[in-house]
Parts: sequence; C-alpha cells; structure tokens
Amino acid sequence: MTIFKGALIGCGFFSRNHVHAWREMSDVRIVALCDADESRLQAAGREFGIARLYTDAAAMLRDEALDFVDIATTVSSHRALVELAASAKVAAICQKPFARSLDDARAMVGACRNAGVPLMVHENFRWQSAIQAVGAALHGGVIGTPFWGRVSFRSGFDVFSGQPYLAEQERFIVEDLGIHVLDIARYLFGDVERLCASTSSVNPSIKGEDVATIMLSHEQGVNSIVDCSYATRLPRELFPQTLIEVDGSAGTLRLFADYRLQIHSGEGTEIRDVAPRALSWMSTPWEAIQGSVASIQAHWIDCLRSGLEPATSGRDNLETLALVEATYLSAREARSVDMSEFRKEAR
Ligand code: NAD
Ligand code: 89V
Repeated sequence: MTIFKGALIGCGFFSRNHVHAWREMSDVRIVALCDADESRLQAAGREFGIARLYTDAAAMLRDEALDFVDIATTVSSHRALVELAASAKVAAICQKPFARSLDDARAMVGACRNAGVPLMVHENFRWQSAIQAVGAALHGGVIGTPFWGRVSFRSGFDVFSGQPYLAEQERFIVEDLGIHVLDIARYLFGDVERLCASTSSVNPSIKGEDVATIMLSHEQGVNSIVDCSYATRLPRELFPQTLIEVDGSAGTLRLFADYRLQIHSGEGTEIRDVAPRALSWMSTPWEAIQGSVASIQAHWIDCLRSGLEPATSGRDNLETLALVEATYLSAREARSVDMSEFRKEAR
C-alpha cells in the first residue's frame, strides 16, 4: 500500500480537526508541521507526537520529501503558500476562503496547473453526511426534476470566541460561512446564471455583515434561496446545521433539524437519519463539520491515487468564489448580477 506523506501548514484553531482526520487514515502520515507562531507549533507537535517542526514553510518544503501539503492558515497567506507548494512541485490542499480575490485564486490555479500538481480547496460543508444524503437522493431522481430550493443556515452561536479574527473582518458572513452555503447550492442545483442579494449588520460589536439573503437562478432551471445569519436567536441553537428544502416535479426533500431527511415521492414518505458518524476525537456541536473534514480528506487521497480532479478543486472553487463576489456586488449596488460578468474571466 502506498503511504502518502503530508505536512500541515498552520496549527491554529481548526487545524486539529485536519490532523485527527488524517490519523484516521492508514495510508497517510503527517510527517511535519509548520506554524509561524513557535508556541502554537510546539503545542501541536506535543499533542500529535510529531517531531519535525518548522516556523518557515519554504524551509519545510526544502527539507522534507512530501506528497502533499495541507494549508490551514487564514486567507491572507493562502496565495503565497499555494504558489510555494507549486514551485516545489508538491500537491496542495488549501482551506477556504481559497483567496482574497478572484485574481489571486486564478493565479493559484494557474501556478498549480503549470507545475502539474493537484490543488484542492478544503470546501468541506458539501461533504457533511446530511448534505451528501440530500445530494444522493436529489441526483438519483427520487423527486423528479427539481425546480426550487432553499439552503439555510441560521444561528446565534458565538463563533468569535474560537475565531476572534472573524469579528475584525470588513466582510464576514458571506465570505466565511455563506461561501459554504453557496457551495452547497452549487453542489445540489448546479452553477448559477444570475443572483440578487441583500446583507445586513445586526451585531454592533463586529465589523462585517452577519446576515445575508441571496436569490439564485441556476443554469439548469432551479431557483434557490441561500440564507445565512449569525444573529438569529432560536429556542434551540442548531449550530452548525444547514437546513435544506427542495421541491421537484415528483416530490419534495426536506432536511430538518437533527439530521432528519424527509423524502416524499410517489413511493410514499420516509424519514432517514443522516447524522454524522461518531469518532473519538469529535466534540459537540462540531461533529457534522468534523465528519466532513474526514470525508473531504479521504476524497483527496482517492484523487491522488486515481489522478482524478477533486470535486472541490481550485478550478471548481473559482465558481464558488465568484458567487461570494457577486453577492457583495449585488448587495452593494442593490441590483441583480449576471454571473457572466465574473465567468468570462473565471472559467
Ligand atoms: P487560526 O488563526 O486559529 O490559525 C491559523 C494559524 O496559521 C496560526 O497559528 C498562524 O500562526 C498560522 N499561520 C499564518 N500564516 C502562516 C504562514 N505563512 N506560515 C505558517 N503559519 C502561518 O485560524 P483558524 O481559525 O484555524 O482558521 C484557519 C483557516 O481555516 C481559515 O481560512 C478559516 O476560514 C478556515 N476554517 C475552516 C473551517 C471549515 O469548516 N472548513 C472551520 C474553521 C476555520
Ligand atoms: O466553517 C467555517 O469556516 C467556520 C464556521 C463554521 C465557524 O463559520 O468559520
């Protein structure tokens, strides 16, 4: 069995999930860690028993023989690190948001293409067990031809205690969380022709917007609503659940709270439990996200073995990033946006 040797760059808040998930896989070894912050680096090395530690990614790429790097830093460092990996001819996974701008993202895709190395964006939400179950039912044709959908994430969860930088960003919910929800809409209903969005800021103690409502016209005829909020006080907090509704010509799908998927068709109505599997390192309420990390990383290794392009390759993610940019443009200029404005350059 080929063993794939990887290294993690960025040992912060979310990266522990990456390392735990890699350790689930018998054909992967994380041989080295890198973080510019020495104390975080040392702590991660101790926690995971990894001795080869670097504060400089270039030095790590020079000294280690790697099959891939897993970049789990925040967005401002993504372009430089992906280009560094490409110049060392090492395959790369890059956390979302892939890049600060579409121009940066295109340059990163180009660098990896020219170097002949695979590039995947760690866009994990579509890999959640519940979202995969909705996708399988929908794409399997159970409810006929879909014509309407809603992908909804509404929460009052305090994301800022774990990720304080989120409170300081001029662009918050669409760039950080909406990016996942928009990607789910693409995964379910296909690429988008046109969108119209509005955003608002409810929480006065953060810089960016924390509510967004986006209406999407998809190329294959579905109209969908993507709505997300971090300002929503519910009787029971559902973080990080995404709820989904789809109407089709022959039935309906509903992903309710607690990972209950209702499928209604000519065959009758059934409710399936599509909750994430439990692994020892998971922690409440993060299980669905942690499970999706394990699934996307397993997909990456499948792709390295087969040579197939990952579902959320850098190239694919240009479309999701374009939806983020189009949402901000639509909200700012109070107009509907034709995606060809972005696509001309993005594809
Ligand atoms: P964090 O700030 O806690 O950790 C980032 C780490 O990267 C820090 O320790 C920092 O020192 C290090 N770093 C930054 N630049 C570096 C460089 N050039 N070389 C080496 N180390 C460097 O951030 P986080 O909350 O762990 O988030 C990291 C990324 O993960 C973000 O892009 C965030 O959006 C994303 N994220 C994704 C999910 C998801 O479900 N996909 C969830 C949470 C966070
Ligand atoms: O997935 C993310 O990027 C996270 C969270 C789910 C907390 O918004 O920032």
